[in-house]
Amino acid sequence: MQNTVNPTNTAASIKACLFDLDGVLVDTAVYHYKAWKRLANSLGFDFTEEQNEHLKGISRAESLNRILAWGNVEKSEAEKLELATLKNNWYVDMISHMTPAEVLAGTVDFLTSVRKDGYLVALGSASKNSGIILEKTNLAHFFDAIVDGNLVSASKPDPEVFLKGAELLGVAPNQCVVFEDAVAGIEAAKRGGMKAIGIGNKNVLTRADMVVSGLDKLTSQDLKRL
Ligand code: B16
Ligand code: MG
Repeated sequence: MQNTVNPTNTAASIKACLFDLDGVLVDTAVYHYKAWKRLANSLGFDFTEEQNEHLKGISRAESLNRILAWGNVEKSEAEKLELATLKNNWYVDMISHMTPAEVLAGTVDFLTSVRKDGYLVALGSASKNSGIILEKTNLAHFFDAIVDGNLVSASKPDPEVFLKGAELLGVAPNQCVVFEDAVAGIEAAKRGGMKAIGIGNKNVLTRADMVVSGLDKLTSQDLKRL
């Protein structure tokens, strides 16, 4: 059964910021795309950048299922595990060379200002590689709690990843705001009874409470308007 929280007090003030990783703080989607494309090519087919958009925020196993379906390729569960591991090895090779220069515009300033203003900060990512990304980009020290694909069993749009973040921070879901670039992630925040700020296109992230093109367009003062 999927988790869903009914907000009891929608006017609660925001105490915590929960950040998705890929597409919000850093752009690792480009590395996911390169590694998945290499895997698809090795199986004799290709997929477009537009199709890749549908993999954002989706777990590794589910991404592989979607890609195999696009190529009309059937594999056993054991073969899928091997393919996912192969892709992950190529991906980890690439992200091992990431540097702080790859952090998205406005990220460091925004994280610094929300911390200065007393908000708690957590990560809520589907990735099982968040540790290495945060370390290479020098972002790890901003977080009071880190919840990623290694700690959750249900992927977005299930709210588990964000509910666990709220629990670790010791705040109620309706005191949290989630920053997300994926439709599935906004949906997860809403099902968790949280506010959601979409990073991207407002015609795509229609369920978000506010949408901006990036963290460089926000200050911690904007959180008071939620
Ligand atoms: P991994 P996010 C997600 O990160 C990516 O958007 C998605 O493309 C990827 O499949 C997923 O992490 C799992 O990543 O293979 O590293 O465990 O947006 O939730 O931070
Ligand atoms: Mg994302």
